[in-house]
Parts: sequence; C-alpha cells; structure tokens
Amino acid sequence: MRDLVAVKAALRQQRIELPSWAFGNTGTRFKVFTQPGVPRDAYEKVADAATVHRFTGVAPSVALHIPWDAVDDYAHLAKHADDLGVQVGTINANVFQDDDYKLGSVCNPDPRVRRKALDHLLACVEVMDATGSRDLKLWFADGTNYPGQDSIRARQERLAEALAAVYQRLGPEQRLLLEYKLFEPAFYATDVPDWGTALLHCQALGDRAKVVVDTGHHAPGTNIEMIVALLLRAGKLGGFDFNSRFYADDDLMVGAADPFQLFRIMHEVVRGGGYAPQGEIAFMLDQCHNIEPKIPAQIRSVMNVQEATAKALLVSAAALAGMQLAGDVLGANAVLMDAYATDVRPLLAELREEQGLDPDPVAAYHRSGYGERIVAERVGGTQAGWDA
Ligand code: RM4
Ligand code: MN
Repeated sequence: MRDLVAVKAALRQQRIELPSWAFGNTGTRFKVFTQPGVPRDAYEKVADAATVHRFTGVAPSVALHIPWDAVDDYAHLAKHADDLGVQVGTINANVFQDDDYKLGSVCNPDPRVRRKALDHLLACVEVMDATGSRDLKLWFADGTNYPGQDSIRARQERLAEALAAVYQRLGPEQRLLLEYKLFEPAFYATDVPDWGTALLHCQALGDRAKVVVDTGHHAPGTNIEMIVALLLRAGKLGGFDFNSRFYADDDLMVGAADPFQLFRIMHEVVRGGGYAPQGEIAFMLDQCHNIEPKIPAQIRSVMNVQEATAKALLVSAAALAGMQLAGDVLGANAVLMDAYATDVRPLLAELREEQGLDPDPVAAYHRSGYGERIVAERVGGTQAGWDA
C-alpha cells in the first residue's frame, strides 16, 4: 500500500491500549525508584492515561490490573474514564503476589490455593461486567524451579481445568487472552512458557480464547514475527503486550531496543489481515518506566508503535509479491527495507495536524503543564506501585 491517503486513513484508525501500571512506581528486584506526581489510585492512573490519549489521539483505552487497581465501584471508575475521554480496556488478573502462590496459583498442588486463584479470576470477570471490558488477560507466574518438584503433566491438567471454568463464566462478547512467558519467576519449567502451550489451551477452550504475544517473553533470538504470522493464520492471535528488551523481560519502551523487529511484527500483522482497528487484535503496551518520566515515556511508546505501523503500511504488497514470486531474493528484501528506511515522522506529524493535534506530542505534553500540576497536586497518600 503506497497510497499515502490510504496509509493515513489506516493510521487514523489505530488504537493502542495503555497499561495502568506504567504510571505507577516500578523497578527491579534491586530497587523501586519513586517519582513525584505518581498516581495514588486507579482514578489518577486513568487520568494520566487520558492525558496520553489527549496528545496522541490513538490511545483511547487503559488496561487495569486487579488488585493493583481495585476500587469499590468499577462502574464509577468506568464513568470517570469516560468523562476523561477514554475507556477501561483489558482486565489483567494478578495471581502472583500472594504468599499462598509460592508454589503456583491455578497449577498449585493444593486445591485450596487453586480455588482461591480461580475465585480471583472469576472476580475479574465480574469487574469486566461492570466496566464493559471485552478482554480478560491471564498471565500466570506458575511453574517449578527444580526438576521433580511437581508433575509437569498434572500442572497442565490443573491449568486446563481452571481455564475452562473461567471460559465458561465469560459473557458472549468477552474473550480470554492467554499470555505466555518463557521464564521468571519460575526458573525450571514455567507452566505456560511459549505460544505452543498457550495455543493448545486456547484451542481446547474455544473461539473466544486467544493467545497474547508479549514481545519481551521469548528466548533471545526468537523469530517473533513468525509466531505472529502463524497465530494470525490460525485465527488465534488475541493481541500484543508491546515492550522491548535487550536481555530478558526488560519491559522497556516498545521500539527502543529493536525498532526493526517491531516493524517486522507489524508487517506480518498487516499482511495477515490483523490490522483492522475495531478488530480482533488488541494492541496493548505492557511496560515499566523505572527511571524515565512515565507519561512522556508512554507518549513516546505510542509514537514508536505508530511509526512502525506506518512503515509496515508503506510496504508495497504488489511489489513484494512480484519479487517473491519471481524468486528475487534481494529485490523482495529491498521492497521491505525501502519501507523500513522511510522517515514516516513527517507523515505522522501531518496526520496529527489534520486531527487537530500537536504534531509533536511530547513537546505539547511538556508545554501543557500537566506534569507540574500532578507533582503539585498529588501530595500525601501512598503512591501506586507493584505492591499497592
Ligand atoms: C507479566 C506479564 C503481564 C503483566 C505483568 C505486570 O510479566 O507481562 O502481562 O500484567 O507482568
Ligand atoms: Mn505482558
């Protein structure tokens, strides 16, 4: 698609979901550095997300993490979001931060702990009912650290049982998104370590169970775009948790470590018919801004996804197919690289201006005074973070 009008129209429709936890304090196991102005609760996180949307125009929803974002009245929180021009998006369950979960949550050998974990997942579906969320995103820290510690097979059975119970509880418009991760916190055998395991479980569940690809959750060197292509082909790609990594699950800004990989992923999404703005695939960020200011980092991340998407949309499908059919190895590669080498920033700046936005969202945010205001206003209370 080299028709710039069509590319711009496609970009105008883009939707990127922000993670509430990106606005809270985060760090590594060595230290969580706090920042002034960080939200104290879900309402303030939603306000920060709405600010990112105000300057980018393509981030109209914010994912919640329960219980980090627990509130008394979820419908009220959804109304607050709506008042600020955004929506509550995906609900993320958290069954990894309780002492009971030392040996796992839904895969735990103890049926009492499994029941507790399942009850939390079901409670998350209730939250979805109140907020109108479509997707429940499940990531399990479950796994074992030592060979022989537990039965790999039995843990899969327990997982399948819990997933089936959650799937049963979903409303007709709701989906279950299963996320995999190679390792950490489990160091020997993670119960959902890869896309194959996630896909097997989703296939057993049904149409509304799909796989989430978190770009930071693979072994080094994994060809992620190939996974994307295969899941798309199977109709099983539910969405992305975008972030970037140099070594492990670094959760850095998407497109920071490897913008070319992000482009290759978006190219497969576009080619596979996955780039339909109101469609099946949820484009989400899952990041932590440990040392950089959080709101501008989210704005930058959204822009990085936009840039990769614009380049992917610029790939001439006809030219590429022609080269591929002709067996022209270098020609085909050149078509892709031409699109990647295009500076799409002027195009995106133009698009923003057409939408009444500032062409430079980061600068506009800094000029807005929002950053100073939240530092002045958010005094006292307990800042949100991983354990809040
Ligand atoms: C996990 C996973 C989940 C995210 C949590 C915070 O590693 O990526 O998607 O919700 O971290
Ligand atoms: Mn994730």
